Amino acid sequence: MKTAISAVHARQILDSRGHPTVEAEVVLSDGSYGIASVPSGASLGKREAVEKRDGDKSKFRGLGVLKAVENVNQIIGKKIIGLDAHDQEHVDQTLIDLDGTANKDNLGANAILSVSLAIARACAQSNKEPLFQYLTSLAPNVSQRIGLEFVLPVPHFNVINGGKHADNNLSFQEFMLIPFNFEKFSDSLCAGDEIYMALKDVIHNKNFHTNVGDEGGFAPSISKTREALDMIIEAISLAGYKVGEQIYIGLDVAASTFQTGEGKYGVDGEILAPEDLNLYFKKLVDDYPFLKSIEDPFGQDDWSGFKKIKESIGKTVQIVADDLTVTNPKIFTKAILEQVANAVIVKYNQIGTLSETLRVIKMAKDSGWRTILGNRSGETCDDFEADLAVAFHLGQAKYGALARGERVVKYNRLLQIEDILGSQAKFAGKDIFNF
Ligand code: 2PG
Ligand code: MG
Repeated sequence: MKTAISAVHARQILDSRGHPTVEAEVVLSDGSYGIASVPSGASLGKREAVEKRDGDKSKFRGLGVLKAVENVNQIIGKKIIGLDAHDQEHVDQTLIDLDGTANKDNLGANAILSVSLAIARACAQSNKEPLFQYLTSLAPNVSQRIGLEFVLPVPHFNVINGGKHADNNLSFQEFMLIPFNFEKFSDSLCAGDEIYMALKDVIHNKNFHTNVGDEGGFAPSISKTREALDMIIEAISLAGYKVGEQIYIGLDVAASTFQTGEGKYGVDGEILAPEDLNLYFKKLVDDYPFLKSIEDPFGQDDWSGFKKIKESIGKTVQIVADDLTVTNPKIFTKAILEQVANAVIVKYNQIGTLSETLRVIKMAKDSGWRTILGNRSGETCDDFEADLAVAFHLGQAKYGALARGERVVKYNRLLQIEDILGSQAKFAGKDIFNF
C-alpha cells in the first residue's frame, strides 16, 4: 500500500498563551509527511472532549501535555501504523475505539486530534494537492464546490476582547467585524484591517490603552457592551466604510462565563434573569440593527434561553451555538431537533477527530444551519483551519484579530488560497446573510 502510515511521532510545544500543547508528525510509506498541532480554549464548553493535561504542578503549572504525547508515541502510533492514511474515516474510528470513552478521556482529544490532522496533511502531500483540495475527497457531498470553484469564508475579525480573553470588565468575550459586502476575500480583509487600525486610534484618542487580549483584539478598560459597540462603529466610519451596508458586527457573548449560580447572568454590572437577558438582546439589536450574529447568548445548559432568543430575533439575526453544541454530533442532533439556533461553530478540538468534525458540518448543511469555522483562544501557527473552511464551504470563519501570528497565519493562508485559485476563488460575501 502506497500510503500506509509508517511512522507517527508527537512532541510538546507551546500555544499562543504560552501553555503546552501537542504537535504530531506522520510519515507515509511513500515518504509523504504531515505535521499538525492542536489549539486550546479558555471558555471551555463542559461537554467538550477531554484535553489531557499532566496536572503535575511542578511543570507548566500542571498544564503539561506529556501524557498525551506519550499516548501518541507509545499507543496510538503502534495501533495505526500500517493502516491506509487515505481512509481517514477508518483511521479516526480506530482511534475512537482505541480510546474507548465517550469524551476521549483515556488517550486525550489533544493526542488523537493531532494525529488525525497530521494524517490528512500527509495525504495531501502524497496526492501533490493543496490541503483544501485533498480534504474535499474525504466528503465530496459535504464540500459544496461550485464546479471547479471554491468558496472563501466571510471573516469575523475579533477586534475587541472581553470576558475570559481579556483583563477588562466587558462581560462579552468577542466583538467582531464582519466585512460581508465585498467581491473578494482580500477586499474584505483589507476593510477589516483598515477598521482595526482606525479602532486603535479611536481607543487611543479616548485615553484608553491599546493593549490586546488573547485573540489580538483590543482590550480597553471599559465595562459596557454599548461602549465597545460605539467604538467599533466610530472606527468603521473613520476608516470610510458603511456599517450595515458593508460591515456587520458579531458578538461572542460566551454567556456560560458570566452565569451566576441561580441560572441568572451578570451582564454589564447587572444581574439579569433569562427573560431579562432576552429583552436585553432584543433591545440591543433594535438599537444596533447591524448586529447580525450573536454566539452563545445563553449558557451551555440554558436550552430554553436559546430557544426563546431564536424565536424572538432569529429571523433577522444569526443565533450561533458554540459551547452549547461543542461540535458533538450527538448534542448537535438535539440542537437541530429543538431548533435552538440557526448557526453552529465548528471547532475540531471540541470533538477530537477530523471525521467527527466533518459529520457535524454535514449535519449542519443538511439541516440548513449556517456554519462558522471557529479557532480557539489558545492557537498555534498551524493554518489547517483555513483549508478546512474552504474545503467544505463553511461560509464564515473566525480566527481572531488581524494581528498576532497565530491569528494572521490563518487569514494569510486564505490569501494564499485566493491567489492559488485565481479566477476560481469565490467569496461567500453577502449571500451568507440573506435575512
Ligand atoms: C469561542 C472561543 C474562540 P475559547 O468561544 O468561540 O474564540 O474561545 O477558545 O476560549 O473557547
Ligand atoms: Mg464561542
